[in-house]
Amino acid sequence: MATEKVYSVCGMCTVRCPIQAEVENGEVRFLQGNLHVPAMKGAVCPRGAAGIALIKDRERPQAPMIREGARGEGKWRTVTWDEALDHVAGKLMEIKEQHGARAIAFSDRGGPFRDFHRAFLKGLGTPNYCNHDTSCARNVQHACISVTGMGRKGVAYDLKNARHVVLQLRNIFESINVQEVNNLMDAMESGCKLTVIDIRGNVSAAKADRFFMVRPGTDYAFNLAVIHELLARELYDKDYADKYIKDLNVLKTFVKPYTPEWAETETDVTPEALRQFVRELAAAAPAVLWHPGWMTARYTTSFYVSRTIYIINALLGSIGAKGGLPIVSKPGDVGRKGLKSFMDLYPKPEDKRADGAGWRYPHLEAGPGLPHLLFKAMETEDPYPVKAYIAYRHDPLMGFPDPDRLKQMFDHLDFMVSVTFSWSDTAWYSDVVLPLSPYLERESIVAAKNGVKPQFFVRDRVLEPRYDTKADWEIIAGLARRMNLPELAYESIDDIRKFQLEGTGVSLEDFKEKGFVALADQPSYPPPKFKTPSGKFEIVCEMLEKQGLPSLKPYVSLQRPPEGQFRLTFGRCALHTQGHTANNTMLAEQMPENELWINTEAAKKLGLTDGGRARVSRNGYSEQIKVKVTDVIHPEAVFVVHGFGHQLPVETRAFGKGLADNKFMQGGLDLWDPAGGAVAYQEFFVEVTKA
Ligand SMILES: Nc1nc2c(c(=O)[nH]1)N[C@H]1C(S)=C(S)[C@@H](COP(=O)(O)OP(=O)(O)OC[C@H]3O[C@@H](n4cnc5c(=O)[nH]c(N)nc54)[C@H](O)[C@@H]3O)O[C@H]1N2
Ligand SMILES: Nc1nc2c(c(=O)[nH]1)N[C@H]1C(S)=C(S)[C@@H](COP(=O)(O)OP(=O)(O)OC[C@H]3O[C@@H](n4cnc5c(=O)[nH]c(N)nc54)[C@H](O)[C@@H]3O)O[C@H]1N2
Ligand code: SF4
Ligand SMILES: [Mo]
Repeated sequence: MATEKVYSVCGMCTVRCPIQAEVENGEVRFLQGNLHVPAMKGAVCPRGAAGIALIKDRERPQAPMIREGARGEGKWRTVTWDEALDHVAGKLMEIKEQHGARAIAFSDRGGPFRDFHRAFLKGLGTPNYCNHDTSCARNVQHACISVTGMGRKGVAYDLKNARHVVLQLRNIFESINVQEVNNLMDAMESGCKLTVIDIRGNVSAAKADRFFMVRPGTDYAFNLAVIHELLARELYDKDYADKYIKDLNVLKTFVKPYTPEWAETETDVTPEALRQFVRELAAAAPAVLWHPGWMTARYTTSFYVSRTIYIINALLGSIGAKGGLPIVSKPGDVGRKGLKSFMDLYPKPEDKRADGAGWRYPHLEAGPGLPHLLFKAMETEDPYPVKAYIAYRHDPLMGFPDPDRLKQMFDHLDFMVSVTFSWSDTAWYSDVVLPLSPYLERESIVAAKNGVKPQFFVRDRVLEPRYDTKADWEIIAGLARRMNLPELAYESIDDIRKFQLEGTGVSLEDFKEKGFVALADQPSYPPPKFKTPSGKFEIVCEMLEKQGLPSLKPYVSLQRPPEGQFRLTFGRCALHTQGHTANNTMLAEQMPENELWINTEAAKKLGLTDGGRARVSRNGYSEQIKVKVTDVIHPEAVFVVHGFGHQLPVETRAFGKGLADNKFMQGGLDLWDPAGGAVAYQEFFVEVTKA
């Protein structure tokens, strides 16, 4: 039997690693990292390997479904694609006629494959496209814009060439990006140091040269003291500062009181240890990479933590440096043309966004919006009614706080659709479920990746769909055909890709060899070019100040949990992705449930034993969970891996296993950072008792 090799892109998490598959007889025989991408080293992570189990999973939506019973009751009628698309298009048109196109809202989980569906929304005339980022990295994005004028992906993380890497709120060896992990391991083999600042001893801390276990939510104090030291001892890069940093004197005055001695009272880190650390950073500069963070939707100060990280990187001269945070190149920067965009086919919708991004909150980017405020607008009808919602590869009932409250907001909708490859709480609560083919069974539009070497890449179909599912483009084109958008009513992915590649000098054939096309031969490290009003790295951000938000926010100490209560903290592990792999056969077998990490001393007081069970409660809601007693978690915190506690009867393997952290965040949809835009998920205390 002939073996076929297909290049594709992993879809088991947001990282989207380049992969290659060997296919024989309609089955994947072998799945590995794309061998033409050296940093992949031919590897995928455990979740990537479990993509094969996803294909065979009978517990995923296998055909389009229309709701029969009440919302969330789980009574479905299986229909043909024609009936499903006619129904969805008809409902959307009806709502458009009655309330205007702006009453149609849509959210996805971001990423490089969005142009086609965003064009669809623009074509319909609605401004209400959102991605999930206020539940993830919005604070980093806005922090980066506030100092550099560019989004967070305007700089790359040059781990491979770094001499000192700092991970704060970033667990790189468990919250995985395969290329980043490989690059960091290579760098460490050549002598790069790793410092981890976390509230618990995670796998990254175990591999680190230095681990600071800080008190939860005090990172801002730690970073202010680092800046204080860099400036007070003149350990910063003066040439770089003269050339690129604006308002350094304002910063100097601001950090004067924030000495390492002061910081110790907040963070529990000794001044000696902090000073030694800062000296080492200065010695390794500019090849220092203090990671600006990723899942930073944690505290109402997380935006300021990210801002201080960018400031520290700038003081060390590492923004723009090899081994630091080099400025990425776009196709245009290397003399090439970017992809042609479907979004350019349509004018910008005239209506303002329902979530207020870009107008009520002019400092918060309009592009991906503020989904938690979109949900609120569904209920308040302020600024206008939102009546239809499409959750597109997005599970807000798992990914946002307080699902019961969110359901109340959804109850104001006339129509709710989920496009998804797995069951999710949101799909279960929808009126229609449109099943997406899992990534190995679908092809995607061409995507562009900016970087030190920009490229175009494609995801090709490795297998034909096993069930009655479709690719994204087929669903969108099917709706477009029914909704007077003939420009998007494509019949083939090749024609879509040809449109995108027009004028780029790249043809479909060019992807055959490697699955991607590099647009430059050599990586480039251009000198920093900041896109701020002054063209410099700006300490004082006028856009924030205009909104009455300080650029440099005085430190406010977080409340400490009362006796018997703990700050509920969370994160990821190497074996699962968010909430959507708990039911994967391979991964559920390796890790069926999450555990409650609790400090040894605290556990002793509560009579909890390792492997025993605890009851976790807040505001009258409680769940039970298995206990993991450990010395390496801060005594004020308990920690769980996010994504467990599933309650859907269709997911038999995940049903009732572990605890759902988001259900303990009652009121959390109202708790967000007005400066950074993200929701603050770690501002909640829970009570823990023996079960
Ligand atoms: N309490 C709490 N809440 C959190 C977090 C936490 O740790 N704790 N983490 C936050 C973070 S960092 C994030 S990113 C969000 C994630 O939350 P979401 O943005 O909702 O993302 P996922 O759970 O990854 O995916 C949602 C649905 O989309 C589908 N899907 C996932 N990935 C893909 C893909 O690549 N392609 C396609 N076509 N479909 C896909 C799956 O069927 C899944 O049901 O949740 C956030 N919310
Ligand atoms: N295996 C796996 N990899 C993934 C994902 C996945 O679901 N699974 N998801 C992807 C996505 S969408 C994202 S956003 C990234 C997230 O990547 P990260 O942001 O690195 O992920 P987390 O594990 O949420 O959090 C990192 C660390 O923050 C720590 N932490 C919590 N509170 C505090 C605090 O107050 N101070 C400090 N200093 N540390 C604290 C946690 O203990 C945890 O170790 O991972 C991506 N990669
Ligand atoms: S990190 Fe793992 S799950 Fe995520 S895209 Fe890469 S291989 Fe897939
Ligand atoms: Mo995320």
